[in-house]
Amino acid sequence: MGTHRLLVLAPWALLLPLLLLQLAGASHVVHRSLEAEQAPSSVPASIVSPLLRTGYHFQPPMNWINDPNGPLYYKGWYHLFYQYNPKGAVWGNIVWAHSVSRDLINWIALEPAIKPDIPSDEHGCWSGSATILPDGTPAMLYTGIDRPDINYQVQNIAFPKNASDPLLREWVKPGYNPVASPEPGMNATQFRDPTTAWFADGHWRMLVGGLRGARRGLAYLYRSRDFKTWVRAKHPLHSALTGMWECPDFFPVHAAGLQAGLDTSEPSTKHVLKNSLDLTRYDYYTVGTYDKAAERYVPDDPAGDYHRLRYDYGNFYASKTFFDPVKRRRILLGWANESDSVTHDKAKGWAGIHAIPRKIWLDPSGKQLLQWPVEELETLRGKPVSVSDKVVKPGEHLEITGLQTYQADVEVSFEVSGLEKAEAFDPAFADDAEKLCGVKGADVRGGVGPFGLWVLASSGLEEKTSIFFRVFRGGYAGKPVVLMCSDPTKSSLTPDLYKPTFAGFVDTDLSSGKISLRALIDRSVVESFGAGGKTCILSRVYPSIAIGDKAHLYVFNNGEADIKVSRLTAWEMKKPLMNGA
Ligand SMILES: *[C@@H]1O[C@H](CO)[C@@H](O)[C@H](O)[C@H]1NC(C)=O
Ligand SMILES: *[C@@H]1O[C@H](CO)[C@@H](O)[C@H](O)[C@H]1NC(C)=O
Ligand SMILES: *[C@H]1O[C@@H](CO)[C@H](O)[C@@H](O)[C@@H]1NC(C)=O
Repeated sequence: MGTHRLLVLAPWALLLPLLLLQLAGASHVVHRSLEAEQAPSSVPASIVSPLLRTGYHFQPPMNWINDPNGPLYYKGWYHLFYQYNPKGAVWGNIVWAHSVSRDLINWIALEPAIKPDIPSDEHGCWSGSATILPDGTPAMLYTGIDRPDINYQVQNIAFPKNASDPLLREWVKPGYNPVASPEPGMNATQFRDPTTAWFADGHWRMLVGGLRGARRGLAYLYRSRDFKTWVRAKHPLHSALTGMWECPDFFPVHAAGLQAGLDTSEPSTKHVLKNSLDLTRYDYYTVGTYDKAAERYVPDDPAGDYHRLRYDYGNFYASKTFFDPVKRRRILLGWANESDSVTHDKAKGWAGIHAIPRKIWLDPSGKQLLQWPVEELETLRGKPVSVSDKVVKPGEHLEITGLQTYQADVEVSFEVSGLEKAEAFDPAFADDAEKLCGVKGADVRGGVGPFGLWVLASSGLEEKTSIFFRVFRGGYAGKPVVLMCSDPTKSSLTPDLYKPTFAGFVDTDLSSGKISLRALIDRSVVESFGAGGKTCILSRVYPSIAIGDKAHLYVFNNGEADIKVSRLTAWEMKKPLMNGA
């Protein structure tokens, strides 16, 4: 173990000083924005405070970021590219910025990798994905904007200029670009975000998101023998009446609930198709079967076609997965935008973060995915503070002290004594967890729950973000209904913030009486994992009092039944290398 660690660390340690030098020279990284220094007086001081700038979530030193692009592992490095505006904190001038990491947690910024410089991407390099070719080199498929007046979209390919460079710093675009263009009858402004390609029966295949008419979202299917000439299949892999499908992602999963991931071309009896719905700005997925001969994907639960399962019931969009060949796992990356205003963002000089990379695999039920922060995150944990076997009585709360909690990782296991006091479930909310949470927020007294955490809370509780469960009687087939909710309505005294209650149901019958919650608290983001990653919610919040060491952490119970904290452990989180910020 000891020597193994040394071997892993040695090349990293050698390269680091060199990379930091390069970083200092990277102009997009060191220039400060003028806007940041001239904050209009209407912007509250707390909004521009460094204490609200996230510490261990992925972000560049400044400016706007959105979708993760082309994540991949190559010669010892994880590579992450992302949509980036080098000129400001609002969307525009989009290039592929580029960062590398040994562990998905410590990141080093390199120069942007893919920039507009050929006719078929002259007006923007939009999202795309990486495919590792059989000889081990990566290929990048991405969307280019090729007309100045309208967002007319085509698909391009780029390759590393020097495959011996483990940092893949330079990319070249072959002359045969673009490789896919809208055909008559296709909506040229709704045609984007190619997936990682997969190989089967002599052909590569990739998907491109699209829209037909006003409502039909599609995953166009393209095939190629040589990765150069791509031909559209007659019918899409799948479609549904949901509006435009952005950032499709399609990958195999182990049917048996194994945690190991599969490479995108590996055969499997179960696949997952995810689409980012432009209309709602949420990422929906289904589990289903890929019929290779018919070139169709059939979701197991047709009724659930993009109405039910979301990777995250909060602020999480345009996500993408990739297969990590080192640890044989599939990793999910997603973008979380700001919930403050554009004026605030300009004053801060930055907007957008990425969620902590999550390992994902199929739940043993086969009905949904499970998600968990990559284990490497735990290297940031400081000294733990623990609480065991504490009963929290109705209407009471328990403060967790002995650590700073504005940048922390909290794992808690709750025990519910019985469901006798649970409120009756109103079937009117059967398909709308978010609405239910809107009506029954953290401060609305319940039966079994609401119980959970108040995070980023001020000592006088003028400010608090509540992450909690609420249990109802009388769901489908007599099963209890468990709601997981994030209620930021009291998160800040700052006006003009977007503070929606986010919620999802948790597929558990609570037969063991136990349910767990993990919350990654990071200054202006709270990323929560319910029941071991069955239901996840990311919220952006901007407290005005509960910042830095003024942030407190509590367990609360606003129901009528006792709740036991069987075990709670909280860690302060260290700051990783974050792109030089
Ligand atoms: C390619 O990259 C390798 C490794 O970084 C380097 O040694 C070599 O000089 C590069 N070749 C060219 C032509 O830049
Ligand atoms: C393409 O889709 C957009 C967005 O729905 C719509 O406004 C536009 O009219 C469509 N264009 C065509 C040619 O159908
Ligand atoms: C993030 O910001 C909020 C508030 O402005 C919007 O309502 C969301 O639609 C937006 N999310 C995305 C993915 O763009």
